Amino acid sequence: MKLLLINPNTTAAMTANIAEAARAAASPGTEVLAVQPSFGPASIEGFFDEAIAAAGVAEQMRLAGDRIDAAVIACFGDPGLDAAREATRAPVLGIAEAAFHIASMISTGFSVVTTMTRTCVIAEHLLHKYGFERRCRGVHGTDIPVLALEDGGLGSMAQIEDCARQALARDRSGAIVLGCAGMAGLCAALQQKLGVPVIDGVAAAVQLAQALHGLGLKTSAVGDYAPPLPKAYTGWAAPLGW
Ligand code: 2AL
Repeated sequence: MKLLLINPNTTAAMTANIAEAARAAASPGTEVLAVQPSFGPASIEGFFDEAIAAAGVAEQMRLAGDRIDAAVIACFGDPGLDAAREATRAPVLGIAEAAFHIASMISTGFSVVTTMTRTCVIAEHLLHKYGFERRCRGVHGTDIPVLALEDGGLGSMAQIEDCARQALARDRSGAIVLGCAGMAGLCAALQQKLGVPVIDGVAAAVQLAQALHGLGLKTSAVGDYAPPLPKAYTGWAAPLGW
């Protein structure tokens, strides 16, 4: 199957790291096509970054159309997820959404460990939107900037581990969800150190995308995710119109 992996930020090194994590998680026969928007923020650490990044995700979905079997949006704010689901019939998963689902299947309660404290509210909004507010027991910021994770997160390992240990104790959680695509490379080592399941949303979304494809399921074209209505788009968005 052809899996489109969208890094919603414009840092090419991060796109490459996320692609490596996705390929490591993918089953044989899954081709991972990794892309990033042609415009937008180098990292997504707040609402403004996220608004522009969502348009970048829409751009990449528009370019891909129905030539893919599934897509994954690899930023923990799941920017542009609903828009992407209107733009293609292929199933589209956000990494936060995928991680919340997986974590809730293997624990009664989980904690999220993320980057900047200011991004915690974005994860909290998603937990409410997806209905996971009763399963998540806390969202914790480390104040590590997203691009500081570009070495695979190795330089930040001790800080993330410390935050996760405190979260597990304070929240009485049974699992940790990593709150940034840039943390994917830390997942296995952290799980070993912490002794609880650690969920990387990139791997979770790749596996769930494969499952949906294997089940022959597509996004419903009826109702809320119907294709966009034809109309003119203007300015820089003109090529994105339907
Ligand atoms: C992210 C992420 O996954 N990519 C990015 O640019 N920002 N998430 C976050 N919590 O900071």
